[in-house]
Amino acid sequence: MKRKSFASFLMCYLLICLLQASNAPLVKATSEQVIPWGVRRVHASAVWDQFGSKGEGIQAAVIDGGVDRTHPDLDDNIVGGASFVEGKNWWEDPDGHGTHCAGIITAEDNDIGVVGVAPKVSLYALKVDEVEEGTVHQLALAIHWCIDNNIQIVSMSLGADDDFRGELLEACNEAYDSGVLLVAASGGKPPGQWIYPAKYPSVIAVGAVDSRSLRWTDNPTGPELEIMAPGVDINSTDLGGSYSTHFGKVVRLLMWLE
Ligand SMILES: [Ca+2]
Ligand SMILES: [Ca+2]
Repeated sequence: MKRKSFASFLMCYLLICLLQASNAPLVKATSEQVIPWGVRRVHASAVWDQFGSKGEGIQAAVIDGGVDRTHPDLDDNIVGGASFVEGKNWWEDPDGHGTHCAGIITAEDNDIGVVGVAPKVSLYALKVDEVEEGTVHQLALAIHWCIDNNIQIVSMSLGADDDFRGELLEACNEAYDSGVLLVAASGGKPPGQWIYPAKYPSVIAVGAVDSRSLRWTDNPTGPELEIMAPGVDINSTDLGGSYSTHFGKVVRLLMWLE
């Protein structure tokens, strides 16, 4: 029960992976750890105290372009991964987007850099894209991998801007029926545009707010939007052991190719 409650909390927070991985300034690790505003806003430390847990024993996955497994503020928590991109046998991160998402979830609670919302989670990196040429077929395969490998929570800061249903919807429904929590960015690229799988009923669609708790204006709206969470100007881990602040926006777009 305790674990389930923590998982629910984590699930509600994962949305802040609505971040853009381009042109943001990189900063070096600080000698003292900084608690990002989003982690404070969701009162993560109070939840750690209440449940006596920082995510120990929870298996989560980031489906994205990959994660930098060597980042010193992540390496203790990255426990595995897989690539679904042809010709890429490893799950290296080409642009920092997945590494940024990973840090928001589980940057280590130590004396450097930042801390994630659940700094003891065991995280898997599932690579479905290299340079925005990922496909919904690859995403569906990654979701099936999560079902088969007992992943409890899946974070997806990505999607496709049209819904042709088929295998992606089927994979999401199967995950839902298997008890895997799927959390996905609702959209915003282009502004106001919904993306899939977030809009499916079997996926928790998350929207972004800024540090004033105001809705990110590019975020789509509607009854499918299930929760809002910090998602603008988020400081997190980046490539090469660095850190960066991304400025609100966007998600990795996939193509509807087989
Ligand atoms: Ca470390
Ligand atoms: Ca840290």
